Amino acid sequence: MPKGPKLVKKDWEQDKVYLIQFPRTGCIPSPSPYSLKLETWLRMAGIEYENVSNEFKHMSNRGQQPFIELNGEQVSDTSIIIDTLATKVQGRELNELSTKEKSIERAFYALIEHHLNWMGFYSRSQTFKWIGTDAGYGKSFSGIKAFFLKRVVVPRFERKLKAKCAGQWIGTLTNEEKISELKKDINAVCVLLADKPFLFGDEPKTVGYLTREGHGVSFEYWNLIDATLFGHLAQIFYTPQFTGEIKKYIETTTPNLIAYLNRIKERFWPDWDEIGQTLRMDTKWKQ
Ligand SMILES: N[C@@H](CCC(=O)N[C@@H](CS)C(=O)NCC(=O)O)C(=O)O
Repeated sequence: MPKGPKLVKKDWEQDKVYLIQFPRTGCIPSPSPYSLKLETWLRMAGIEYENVSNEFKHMSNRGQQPFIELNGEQVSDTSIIIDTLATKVQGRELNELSTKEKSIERAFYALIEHHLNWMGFYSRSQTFKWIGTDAGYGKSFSGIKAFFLKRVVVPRFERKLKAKCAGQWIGTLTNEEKISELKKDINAVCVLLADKPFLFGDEPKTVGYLTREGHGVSFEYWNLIDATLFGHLAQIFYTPQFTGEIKKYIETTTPNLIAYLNRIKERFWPDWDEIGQTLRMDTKWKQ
């Protein structure tokens, strides 16, 4: 049998989801849009999970975080994790999207995760200093470790992200063009949301059915769009960006997106502030 990746959680329990991710930060539960997306989705989908810190060193076999461990196996990449876990919520009341809605959802998924996300990466490539302050990991490190974080880790990370962005379309744009592209993305999600509580209606749709009989096109796709938007938009709104223009634009032009962030925070992240203060990974979010 081929050997799987080394498990972080050695003493695992059957059917328990272990979410391995970066430790908490002060201004947002995770500085990773993907971790925030996945944890939000787990909460929306009502799946019990236990957070495990990756201690800045445990990465998936793709070289990334977050990832999960389930029944002694590692599953990585948030969209694949969600596909895998979605089967766990079968039998619950499911919200079904129409075929057309599913295709729109797919397009917005790509817009958020493969276009808008680059603005976040670009911002952090320019300045990721906040991660060394109390808004980030400042409270977790002192002395030589804090010095190392600020003087070595942060600049190294900025350089890595700069190289990543340079190899993408975003690397060819002027700052003005970048901001203009981001505004177009923000406008698009603002219009899709309109005055609805969630992107496709009154509830965050977390799961869809597999195939609709009688339709020419069948989607084998689990809806994860609200968690995806929240994970990425929260990074742009709650963490420092390379220009204050972005936050100002959201505040003045798309107040429905701010209400949306607040709605998701209130309902699925009642422990948001507690996390920021204590940096604990085991806070309770449900009574
Ligand atoms: N497509 C992946 C993306 C995950 C990802 O890019 N994670 C980043 C953190 S936000 C990472 O682990 N990067 C590793 C590195 O840069 O060393 C997913 O959805 O899980």
